[in-house]
Amino acid sequence: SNIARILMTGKLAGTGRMVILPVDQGFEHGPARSFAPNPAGYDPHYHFELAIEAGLNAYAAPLGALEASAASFAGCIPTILKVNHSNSLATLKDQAVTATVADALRLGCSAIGFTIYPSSEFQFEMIEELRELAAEAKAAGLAVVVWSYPRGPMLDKTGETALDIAAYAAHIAALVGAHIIKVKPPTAAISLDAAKKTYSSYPVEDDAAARFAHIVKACFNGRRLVVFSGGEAKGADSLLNEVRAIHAGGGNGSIVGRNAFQRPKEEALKLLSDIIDIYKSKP
Ligand code: FBP
Repeated sequence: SNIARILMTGKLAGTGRMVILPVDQGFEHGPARSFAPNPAGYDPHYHFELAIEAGLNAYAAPLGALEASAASFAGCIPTILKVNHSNSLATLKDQAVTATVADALRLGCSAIGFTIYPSSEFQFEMIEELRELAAEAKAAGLAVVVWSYPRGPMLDKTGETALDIAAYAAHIAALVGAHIIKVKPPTAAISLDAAKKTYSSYPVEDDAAARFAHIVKACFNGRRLVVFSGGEAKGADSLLNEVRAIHAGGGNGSIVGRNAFQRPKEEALKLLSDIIDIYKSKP
């Protein structure tokens, strides 16, 4: 199956763990914010090369980027076609559907990727769009990867990653039929008053590995794969500590964009290799 194809590719093949390179930040955040730190990243070929050289499991990108490189890299690494997107010129917490399952098949992708924003005023439309695309993708044998990012008027930045809210978002993604669930690393605090009113049930958890384990539980107790994003570029040590906690908590891996492609290539390869070594080690 296509899930097996992702799990059996790269340096983590056969471990049940995975590291994925997602490059849709040009769409979501804009080209200069994404690629000025390492201008090689303006070229979509660069990201294919980085993911392949690093021995990653898959590369995820929007339609135009995959189309620009498909002829050169077809079959070299599993690809995930991201089929919806937001952009930073918008104020609404919504995403436009930007590609189809037919596009994914035409480009030889292993999966489609779809973002939902639980808590947004548009969340129900997004979930319904996902239902349709996921059914079509599964009928064609493609895997479904869901980016589940709580976001909306009720939540501030702290609320978006608060443990019980992140777990709720991950669980929604599992229930809607995602094979692979992608969330941000959860934080301990549930500091937002508005969020407290609605989500007061789960205690604050100070231990990072326990927080990741809680998310794994919300993904059907490990019956669905869950990966965590890398976030804004940060020091290698802090990213590697986060990866250790994901691994200790039973998470299935990382999906690291900016922390990979915004670094010079050699540095990125070293960091990705260190991440892979952690996932290869005994938790
Ligand atoms: P990073 O590792 O760069 O954080 O990438 C993960 C990701 O989900 C991207 O796929 C996406 O473009 C970005 O984060 C969205 O982040 P946000 O919605 O917080 O702007």
